[in-house]
Amino acid sequence: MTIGIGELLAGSPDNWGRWGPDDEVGALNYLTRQEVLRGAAEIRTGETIVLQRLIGDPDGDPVSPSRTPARHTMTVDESSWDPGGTGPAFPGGLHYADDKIDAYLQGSTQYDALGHVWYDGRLWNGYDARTTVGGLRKAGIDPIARRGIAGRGVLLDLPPWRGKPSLDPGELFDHHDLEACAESQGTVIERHDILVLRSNYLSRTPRQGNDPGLEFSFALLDWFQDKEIPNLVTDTFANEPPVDRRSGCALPLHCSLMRNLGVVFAELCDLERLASACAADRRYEFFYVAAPLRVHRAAGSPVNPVAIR
Ligand code: UVW
Repeated sequence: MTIGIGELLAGSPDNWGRWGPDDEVGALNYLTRQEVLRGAAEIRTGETIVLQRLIGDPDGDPVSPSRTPARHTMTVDESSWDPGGTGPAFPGGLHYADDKIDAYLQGSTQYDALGHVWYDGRLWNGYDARTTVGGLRKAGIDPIARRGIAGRGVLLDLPPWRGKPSLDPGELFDHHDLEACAESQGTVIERHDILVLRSNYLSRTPRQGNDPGLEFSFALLDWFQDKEIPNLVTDTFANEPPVDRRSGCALPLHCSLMRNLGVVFAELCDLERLASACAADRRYEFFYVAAPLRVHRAAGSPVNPVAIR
């Protein structure tokens, strides 16, 4: 029998109030200016690698079942000046292109707002879940977008450590595995590091289904809390398996890490080029920089993070 998520997480740690009653960026508070400099100190070659997936990918956007792929429409192009077209006659004869997308804000590489998930009527920092009605008046994406994210990133490349090209559907790992993977890479996970976990799961077909990911446990929460991890970044749909096999609860890490500890999630990143670069010189640390788009009262928004090596 599935128990309620509130019951599962009763007595688990939270950071509500830690950064004041009005906080909306949670564990990003760990990323002080000193932490930004610590991240920047990892730059050796100046190589920049972007981590966003293509929106409107001709091969198909990897959207979860509850969402649809982005639809890109040209509103103006050269055909607008065909006979009978509606292209405006600019002085001097200029033509131009305009376009729009109709897209889920969480439909591709994205940051989740801290108010993206909740239970028992409360979201991050104890805000009332009614503040989400009609748009997130608390813990929306804009406070995160206005702050930006910069710090020391660490890639944990799980498939080669497990001896396979990609993790399997539903494959689980925990913080001991993260430490062991780091050790195999010659990497040390330091306090306040931005954790970037590669599964390469989306190279598999079909591209929807039972994500591999970190398995919920209280020991895992304690590890995140001890390490004061500000940001969890992955290349999967949800940064965790959709349902916890032990409790039957959906997305327990969204509820415990994001809602309770304020750890910020970035999902559906493309980590392939970064993984190749790190493997080539066995250097898995870099300066990580990202700023999701500013969208008023949104629950998340697209982002193109940059790893600078
Ligand atoms: C949900 O769909 C609830 O979460 P996410 O978009 O973070 O996977």
